[in-house]
Amino acid sequence: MITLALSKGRIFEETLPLLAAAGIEVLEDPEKTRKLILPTNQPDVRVVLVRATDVPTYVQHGGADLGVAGKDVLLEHGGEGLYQPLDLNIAKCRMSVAVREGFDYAAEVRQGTRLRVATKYTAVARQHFADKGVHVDLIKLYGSMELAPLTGLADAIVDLVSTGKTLVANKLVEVEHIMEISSRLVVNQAALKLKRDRLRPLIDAFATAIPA
Ligand code: PRT
Ligand code: MG
Repeated sequence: MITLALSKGRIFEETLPLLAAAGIEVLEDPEKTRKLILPTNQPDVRVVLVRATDVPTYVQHGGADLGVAGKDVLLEHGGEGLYQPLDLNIAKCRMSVAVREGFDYAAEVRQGTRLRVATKYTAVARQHFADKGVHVDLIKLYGSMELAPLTGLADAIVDLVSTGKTLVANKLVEVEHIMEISSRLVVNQAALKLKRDRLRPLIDAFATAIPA
């Protein structure tokens, strides 16, 4: 049995064409079922639905043989025990620093102000500000980062941006681009050895279907 870990939403949706290229069709819609294990048209392939941030953990510990996870999630996880053969170029966005409209970020940085930065991405944020020599106090959040500068919890946030609509709706502006983000295929290293005959063709099929 091959177990693939996916998160509901954009990653599931954008992985479907890659699965199709490998001849795999998921037989149930995660938006319509409460099941967490979904069968496919291949009797020996199943999909397990986990939180996006849990995908690397499942694959690392063998709860799944492979999975699809955002670069954001992988950088926070650390990637230990994971083989990362493919950048799938799906679920694309960027990681950025944003502040409240009217907050002069450049001036604060120039003056050496110690900034309070709220984020779910503390590892990436810590590295980014250290590289720039900017002193920050990081505040770990698990969601709705956009609220932090509006309530005075933080001066800035580090978050993912795709259309930019969420920032605009909350009167925030992007002041720094940290990195481009896309999702990668991650494979359990032991599974790659033990189930190589089944996994290798699957990885190769995925590779042929990566969107431009
Ligand atoms: O939603 P949940 O709490 O269950 O978990 P999650 O947010 O980690 O999962 P999900 O499915 O939302 O995201 C999975 C992966 O998709 C992330 O790990 C990213 O690699 C990738 N991705 C691509 C995004 C976005 N685009 C994105 N826009 N993840 C989140 N967002 C959020 C962003 O955090 C912000 O709140 O969308 C909002 C901004 O969108 P725009 O279009 O308004 O700019
Ligand atoms: Mg989300």
